[in-house]
Amino acid sequence: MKCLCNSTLLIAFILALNGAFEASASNETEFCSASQPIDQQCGKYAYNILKPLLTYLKYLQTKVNDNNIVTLIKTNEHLNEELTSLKNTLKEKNELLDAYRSNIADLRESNSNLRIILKSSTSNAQLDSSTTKSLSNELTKLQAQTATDVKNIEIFLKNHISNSEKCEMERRNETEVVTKLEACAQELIIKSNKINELQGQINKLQDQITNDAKKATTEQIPKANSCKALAGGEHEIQVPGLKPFEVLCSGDHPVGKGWIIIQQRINGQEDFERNWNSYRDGFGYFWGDFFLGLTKIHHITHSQRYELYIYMEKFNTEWFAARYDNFRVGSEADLFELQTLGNYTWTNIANDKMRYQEHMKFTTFDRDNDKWMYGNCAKDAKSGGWWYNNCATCNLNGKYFQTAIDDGHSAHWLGWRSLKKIQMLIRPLN
Ligand SMILES: [Ca+2]
Repeated sequence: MKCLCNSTLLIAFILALNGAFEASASNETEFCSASQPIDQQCGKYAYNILKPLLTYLKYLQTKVNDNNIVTLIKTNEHLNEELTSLKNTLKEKNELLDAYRSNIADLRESNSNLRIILKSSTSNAQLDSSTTKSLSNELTKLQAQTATDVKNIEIFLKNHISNSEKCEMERRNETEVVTKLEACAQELIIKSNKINELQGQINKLQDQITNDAKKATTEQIPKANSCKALAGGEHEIQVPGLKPFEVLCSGDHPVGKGWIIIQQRINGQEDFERNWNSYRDGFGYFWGDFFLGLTKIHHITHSQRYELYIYMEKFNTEWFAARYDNFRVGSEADLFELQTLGNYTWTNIANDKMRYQEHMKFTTFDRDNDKWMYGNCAKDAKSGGWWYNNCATCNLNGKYFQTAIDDGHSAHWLGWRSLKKIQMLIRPLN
């Protein structure tokens, strides 16, 4: 059992003991027993330590009693020195003891901490063990799952490789198909171009067929060669020797319909002072003054027998008409000779004034075919182209005046000069 007394008590005890040196050694027990149980223990402990010293002191006491005081004093001094040394030793041991106590306390605290740590570590170890076990199980499962997945992936890859090979094969087949399709496309383009070319030829043939059909139809249905069966107005007729041409047919007219109007003076807007070619080819407009043309008149009157009807109207609204039943004009080679007139009939007039011009060539200011040896009737005596003889008893192509005027250049029928309206009409006789 450890002594809990402090060093001070021990030193005091030693000093008291030193002071009571002279006292009997039997009083030592009383000194310690006066304290508490701890002090008793301490005293016992100190006594056991100091017992040899006390024994020695008792020996010295006996010795002192036997020796002289000087020796005792020296001995006492020596003992005091030893006591001081012992005090120092005791102090050192106490300090060492305190250090031990501190170390023990530290060790206890460390031990406690170590226990806590150990407990925690044990818990953690248990937890880690459980976790490890769980993880191990999980790992096992994962390994199994991984193995399964690996197998599945292997199967997938195998299938994928197989499919890839199939795809590659299909791709090659598609490439071949594409190549074939491209070749087909090229062939189609060539054929399409050929088709277009053939279509163009077909279109041309169809146009030709259409034109031929029209031509055949036209040929099958002969055009009218006169206005005899036609209504009034413009119509295309055809006569031998000429291409079809437009004529103006009479309609609501005093002489009736079915006549070809070959000459018309109704407003004076057309100049009749024209040259040979103009009279040969014709001029003017059907809605106004016009001359159909000597060539057409020639061919018409040579296609069959024609009668001529001359309608004349004065500014005073009087009108009269001359009619010949065999009107025929020669060709240009004949200088458009007025070859025949036929029999004469009339309306409102009895004078046959065209007869004087029968068998005459046609004369214009640039072509003198008249019988007048001193000049050109069209240029020097009259106006306009006409079948002049030694000039004329009538000239329906003379100058047009807008009023009645006694002028030898006017369009006239002998003494009836400056006519307001003139029409020369022809019609097949039968
Ligand atoms: Ca002449």
